[in-house]
Amino acid sequence: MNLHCWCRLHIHQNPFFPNALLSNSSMMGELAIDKHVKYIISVEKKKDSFESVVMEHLRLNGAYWGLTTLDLLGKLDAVDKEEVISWMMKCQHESGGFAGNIGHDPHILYTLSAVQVLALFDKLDVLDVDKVSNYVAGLQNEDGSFSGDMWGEVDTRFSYIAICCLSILKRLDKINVDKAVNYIVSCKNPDGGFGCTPGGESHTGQIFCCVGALALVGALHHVDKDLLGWWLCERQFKSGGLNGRPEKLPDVCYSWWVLSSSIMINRAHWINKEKLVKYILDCQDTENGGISDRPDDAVDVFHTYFGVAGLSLLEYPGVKAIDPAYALPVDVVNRIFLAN
Ligand code: BD7
Ligand code: ZN
Repeated sequence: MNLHCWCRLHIHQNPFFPNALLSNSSMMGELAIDKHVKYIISVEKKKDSFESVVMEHLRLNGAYWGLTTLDLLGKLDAVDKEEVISWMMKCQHESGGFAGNIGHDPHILYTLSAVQVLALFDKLDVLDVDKVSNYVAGLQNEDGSFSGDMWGEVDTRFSYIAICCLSILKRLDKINVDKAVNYIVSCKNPDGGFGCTPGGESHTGQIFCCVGALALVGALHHVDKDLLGWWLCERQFKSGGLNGRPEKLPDVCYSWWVLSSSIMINRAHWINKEKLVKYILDCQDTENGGISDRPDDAVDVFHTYFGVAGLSLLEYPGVKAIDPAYALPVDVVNRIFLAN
């Protein structure tokens, strides 16, 4: 038996962060919290930068990524909450659904972001909850699947979004949950993973959506946890980074999709957490803030959020805990469900 390892695990309370590693920043590098906060705030202000133009139609998703990052880092107060909410409510359509930006078409993708942002701000009361939940519930199809909008594209992404939205709004009774679960289970593959429609290739993003949806409705018994846990931990590279599918390059955002799914099925101990922390920290721009997909690539708000959210799941010091199924800070989820 390796006595050294045994001692370490028993002396330190948190085996992911033995004090010896924490005190030696040259071994690990540190999360540049203040730089990342400045970066997120600056992206919000530079409305005509390259990134903002590319993000134009995803503006509401961008708001969710940026604001959740700030909250996880304890800096949500740095933004004008009323200003964000007033802009966001202008993205709402008569149907009850939200668009990615003012004047665009509503889609279930942006509707979840709007609900999540209002939850972060503890402002769900500005919503006409029945209107929003009727929009979401109206997208369920006869076979239990969900379409993303009125044009009808079907994907397990939309099953997760619908279930997450309605759970936060406490309106799951508006859909047929059994049929929704059966549809997700029909997208399960022999490798233990899930695809976007029946027979679709397993992909970590889709696995997060299916496992997350099943977790939110208490139906995780449909997942083959050992088989899927093995497929997920095989996504890790020597560098510590994770990819989304076999043969693809590692990417910081997969720290979230893989790790959150592994946690929900209780198989996160098969992933090397210290190495993953190091990979995420190696993808920081320590000068100007922000996190990229791979070391030395250009940073963006999306990867900054998923990097910080990954570190949150890894219990990195100074980062608030995030809920792996709701993708919201644990204290926000508790506020929704433990209040009165
Ligand atoms: C994913 C795919 C979609 O077509 C639509 C939505 C999603 C989920 C959504 C999200 O994370 N919400 O919190 N993802 C995105 O909005 C990203 C945005 C993006 C575009 C281009 C570059 C970076 C980010 N989208 C639309 C993606 O396709 C990203 C692209 C990417 C990120 N890193 C490498 N490529 N991929 C992505 O989110 O993959 C995870 C995923 C795939 C399928 C289902 C659910 C999650
Ligand atoms: Zn990525």
